[in-house]
Amino acid sequence: MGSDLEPARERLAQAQAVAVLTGAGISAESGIPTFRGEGGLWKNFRAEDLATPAAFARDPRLVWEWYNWRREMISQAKPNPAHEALVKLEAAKPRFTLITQNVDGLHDRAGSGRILKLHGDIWRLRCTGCGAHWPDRRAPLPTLPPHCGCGGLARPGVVWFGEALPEGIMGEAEHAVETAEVFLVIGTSAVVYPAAGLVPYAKQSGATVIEINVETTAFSGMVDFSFQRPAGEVLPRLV
Ligand code: BV8
Ligand code: ZN
Repeated sequence: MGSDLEPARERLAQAQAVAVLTGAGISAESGIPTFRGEGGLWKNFRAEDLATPAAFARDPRLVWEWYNWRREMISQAKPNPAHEALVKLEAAKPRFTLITQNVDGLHDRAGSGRILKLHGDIWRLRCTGCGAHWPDRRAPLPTLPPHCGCGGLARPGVVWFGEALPEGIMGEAEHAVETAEVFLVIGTSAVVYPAAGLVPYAKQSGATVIEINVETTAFSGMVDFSFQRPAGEVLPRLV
C-alpha cells in the first residue's frame, strides 16, 4: 500500500469542502458486526425483520432484546483509527460534513463535531405514547421493554424501515454533498435508501467520490477511487 493512494490523497488534501458518508463497516474494526454479511445475524433474524414498526408492534420485547444485545456490544467497543481519522479531517477542512447511517455513537465518542445521524441514535429512547425522548446509556437496560414516565412504551430512538428520516436531515445531507469537492463513502453496502442515493448524487454534482470498502458495491464502478481494504487501514493514510 502507499503509492496507489497518492492521487486520492492529493485530491483530498486540496479540497476545501468535504462530505463523508459512513456505514456499519467503519465500526467493524471496533468489533461491532455489520448488518449484511458474516456475523450480521442475531438468532437467525435479519435487520430487515427486526428494524420495523411492524416487528415492534408484534413483539416489542423481542425487538428490545436485539437492541439490548447491540447496546451491550457497542458499550464495550471503542472508536478505531478510521473514526479518529475523520476527526482529524474535520479539523483540517473549512467545510466538512459527516453523514452517518450508524446508530452506535462511535463518531461522537471519537470526537467528531456535527454529525448528521440519518438513522437516529441507539443511545436515545422515545415514548410511543407522549413522544418524549431522552438519552439512556445503560447497557443492559434493567427492564425490557423500557417505559416512559407517563407509562407509555418506549422504543429505540432510531429510524426503522418504512419510517421517515428525521425532518430536514436529507436536505442538509444533500446540500453538503452538492457543495462537496470530495465525497468519501466508507464501509457501507449502499443498499438502504435514501442514504445510498447520496453516492450517485455526489457524482452528478461533480464531487470526486472515494469509496473505502472491503468488498465492491453497486457503486464501485462509478466512483473515482475505490479502495478495497479495511477503513482503519486506508483512512488514516488518506487523511
Ligand atoms: C424511507 C437503523 C420513506 C436502526 C436501519 C426497494 C427499493 C428501494 C428502497 C426501498 C425498497 N423497499 C423499501 C425501500 C426503502 C427502505 C430501503 O432502502 N430498503 C432497502 C433495504 C431496499 N428505506 C427505508 O425504509 C427508509 N425510510 O424510505 O422512508 C418515508 C417517507 C415519508 C414518510 C414515511 C416513510 C429508512 C431506512 C432506515 C433503516 N434503518 N437501521 C438500527 O440500526 O437498528 S438500516 C441498517 O442498514 C443499518 O442501520 C444501517 O444504517 C443501514 C445501512 O447498512 P450499512 O451501514 O451499509 O451496513 P451493511 O452491513 O449493509 O454494510 C457494511 C459494509 O461495510 C459492507 O459493504 C462491508 O463490505 C463493509 N465493511 C465491512 N468491514 C469493513 C467494511 N468496509 C471498510 N472497512 C471494514 N473494516
Ligand atoms: Zn411518555
